[in-house]
Amino acid sequence: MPDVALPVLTATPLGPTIGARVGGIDLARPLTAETAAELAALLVRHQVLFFENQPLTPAQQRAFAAGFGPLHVHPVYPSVPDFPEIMVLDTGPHNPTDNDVWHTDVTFVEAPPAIVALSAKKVPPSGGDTVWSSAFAAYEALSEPLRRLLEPLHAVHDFTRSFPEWRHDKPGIRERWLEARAKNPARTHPVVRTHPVNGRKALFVNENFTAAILGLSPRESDGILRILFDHVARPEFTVRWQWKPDDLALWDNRSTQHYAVNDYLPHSRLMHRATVLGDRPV
Ligand SMILES: O=C(O)CCC(=O)C(=O)O
Ligand SMILES: [Fe+2]
Repeated sequence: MPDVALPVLTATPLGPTIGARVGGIDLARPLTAETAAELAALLVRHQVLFFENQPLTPAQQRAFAAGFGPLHVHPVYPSVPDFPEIMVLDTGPHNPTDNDVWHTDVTFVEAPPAIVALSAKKVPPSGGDTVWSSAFAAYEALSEPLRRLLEPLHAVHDFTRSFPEWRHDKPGIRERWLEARAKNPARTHPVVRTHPVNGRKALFVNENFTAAILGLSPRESDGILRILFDHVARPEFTVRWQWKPDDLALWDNRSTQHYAVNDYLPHSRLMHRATVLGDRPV
């Protein structure tokens, strides 16, 4: 018997649908395979996990995220010098957030990220919350006839919807954007995806990247997508987190969408993100 109590991972749900606060872990320490598996299971159950008082260096955040799988390097957003896997979201009066739209991260690739770890470095005096929505709950709340209609459908996800040319026209930024556009042609994903771990179905269209549902007329596609984008944003499916410095949010990018609330100007906010690669949605 060990003579000191082992730390116990605790998860406190923040609501009936999505989100839990997790304690009993120091994310700066190397993640064992057992703990990674335990956290991955909690993540699939709660969809977003919040960890408090976790000051992480870029190297520690990268090591923590890499415990869940290989990491993604974003083609457009800046990163920490020497840490291409740690994306920087430095927003304020001169660079307001462009994440104030409901979205799932990086759905413009064939195999969008599975898990994302976002760490708060600098937060405004108030505001700058992030909201997550459960794409399981959203799907399950649709009527049976609409679920049946959507289930066999596929939709086009387009990088340029969220990264338009006009926003990336400055020298130095434009070259990177042109390369990213060339490397990221539009992709097709199912409108409803089955989660690879728990088999639950999730609505998988998002306002940032989903351009059209295949096989429908443009009017039908626009109308149905509008209904679905609004549906995902219903408060019943969401959890909202008020950030403190050194909070870390870990979300399941296969079964959630999120929205960065853009209400803190002229203050600024600094976040670091690590992104774990995922499977091709089915
Ligand atoms: O800044 C935030 O709260 C979220 C930004 C975002 O969309 C992301 O990190 O993927
Ligand atoms: Fe995002």
